[in-house]
Amino acid sequence: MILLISDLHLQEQRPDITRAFLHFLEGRARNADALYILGDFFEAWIGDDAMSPYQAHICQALRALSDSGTRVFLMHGNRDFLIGEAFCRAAGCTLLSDPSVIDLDGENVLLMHGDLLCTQDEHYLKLRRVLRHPLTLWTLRHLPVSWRQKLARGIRSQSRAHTRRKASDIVDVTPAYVPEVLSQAGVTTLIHGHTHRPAIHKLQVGQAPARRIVLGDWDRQGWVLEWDKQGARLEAFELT
Ligand code: LP5
Repeated sequence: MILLISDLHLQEQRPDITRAFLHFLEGRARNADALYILGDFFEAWIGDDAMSPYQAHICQALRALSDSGTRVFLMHGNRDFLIGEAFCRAAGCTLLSDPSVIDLDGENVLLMHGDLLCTQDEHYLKLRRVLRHPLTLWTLRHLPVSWRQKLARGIRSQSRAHTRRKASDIVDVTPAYVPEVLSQAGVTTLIHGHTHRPAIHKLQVGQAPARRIVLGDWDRQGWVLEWDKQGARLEAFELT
């Protein structure tokens, strides 16, 4: 059995989400062959060298899961794209590129964080191109931690102000783009997060039936996609 989650936005200020995640790692995730985390695992990540004691604790908890035999895969989100190899080594997880096609129990499936599917959000995509440029990444990683903290706060506050003004369809996936992406990848299932709009959408790619599974964020409740030979089940649960 394989579990997929996304958009936990882990942060010290949300002990309820943290508790639920640690409980998930010690319980349900132990019975899984693999756990996939599709981005925005942390609320913000400014570099592996700036890990807080809280983040180090989460890292150790992931390590305990991978040491127990569950393989852990992590994809960057727009909040934690600075997670690097040092974190992954310490946590015992494998960094997946976005997009990735993986074999889930015999079916090839496309995994994405989801931000690249929001093609109408042009301002964000411009910002993304700048932030993800190798030169920017190198520069950001070499800035003093206090500068990075300040920069992250600045981008966050600008983003909050911009997002409030954006129409709901702009910050969602562009539906017409999805068949194209599936067709290019040669698969009929796409799984992503980012939009915080959990659902299973049915669509067509040419003549073939296809589906887009959107993972939910962990805020008022938690969300997990359980995948096995019987199929895919998207479930919500209480953050107790
Ligand atoms: O995150 P979310 O879901 O609220 O909004 C996203 C898009 N915004 C972002 C930005 C993040 O929220 C900021 C994360 C900061 C921490 C991470 C790393 C820090 C690296 C730098 C430090 C080392 O991703 C938002 C989308 C939305 O998803 C829906 O898809 O719309 O995008 C925006 O709102 C972007 C605006 O449209 C354009 C903003 C221009 C910002 C200019 C930066 C100025 C910097 C000032 C610095 C002092």
